[in-house]
Amino acid sequence: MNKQVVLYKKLSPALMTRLQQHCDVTLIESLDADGLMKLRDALSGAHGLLGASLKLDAALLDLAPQLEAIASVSVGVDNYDIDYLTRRRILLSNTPDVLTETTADTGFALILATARRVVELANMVRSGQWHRNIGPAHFGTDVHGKTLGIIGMGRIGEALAQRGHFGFGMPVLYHSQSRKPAVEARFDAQYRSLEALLQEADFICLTLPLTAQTEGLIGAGQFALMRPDSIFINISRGKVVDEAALIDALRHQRIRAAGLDVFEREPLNHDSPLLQLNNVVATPHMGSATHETREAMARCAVENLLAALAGEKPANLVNPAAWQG
Ligand code: 8YV
Repeated sequence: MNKQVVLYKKLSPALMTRLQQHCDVTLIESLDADGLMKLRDALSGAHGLLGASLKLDAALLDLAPQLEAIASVSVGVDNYDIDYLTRRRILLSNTPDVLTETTADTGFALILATARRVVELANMVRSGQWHRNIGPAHFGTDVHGKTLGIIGMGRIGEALAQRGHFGFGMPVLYHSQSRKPAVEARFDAQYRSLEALLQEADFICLTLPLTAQTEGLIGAGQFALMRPDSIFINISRGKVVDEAALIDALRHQRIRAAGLDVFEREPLNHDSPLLQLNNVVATPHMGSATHETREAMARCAVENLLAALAGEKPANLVNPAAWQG
């Protein structure tokens, strides 16, 4: 009998065909109340799950007694209880690498858009408010040559450093759990303590995962260390930041501006104070959201899942302790 797979993220026709060649597939079209009910009903017979952007906790997965593997279409795995999955020998895979460059591009899009006030000034033109040559009241700040501070030097952090060093002549500072000699050699990057980086960098970019250790890492004390002309960029996870402290820092001009692709709660409420501030560029968690990259991520997830369900070790196994190969 074919393995039973429940999809909670739609696949392209080509990838759906690939999956259906080997499995019986149930697609949950949306994650609204009705969709979640259908998901819960489908779990009882599921051997595999594939999707993203849904917290799969123990209470939900206890409904899936036959579950063997989860393939996440994401690099972040904060939606999963990894200890629980490992205890149950459920293989969790993710999709690193394929999204690195696109997400780093998003980081630089936010750096440039925030520093040069692109959204604010483009909206001024669109609303018919451009009546004369712009003056100092509309000037932004330079990016080239400024100091780029990266918190979390993984794949995406490294790609951001590459763009800053080679593309914009930026001195690169970084803070991470361990020193990265290869990054230091390649980009002349310098390691700093978190506190020193916050005090020195012109652009402070978060590129680290959400874990028990990083949740709330950047709060009032950390914003107080940043310079008033610094710009804060978050392309990691919203909950790494105390959002109320960020709003307070922006309102009291303790930092110049913020470029944010992730938020404590997503979608961001339309009445969020962040959206009342002109010095905030807010984007809808679009880090990896290009046609090419999302298809590559989905393809990676499908291959991870097929390998796991065939009794092979997935290429991107998040919890190797669950592997009994
Ligand atoms: C999206 C991400 O959440 O990969 C991640 O961890 O945050 C983003 O790429 C994901 O791609 C949703 O499918």
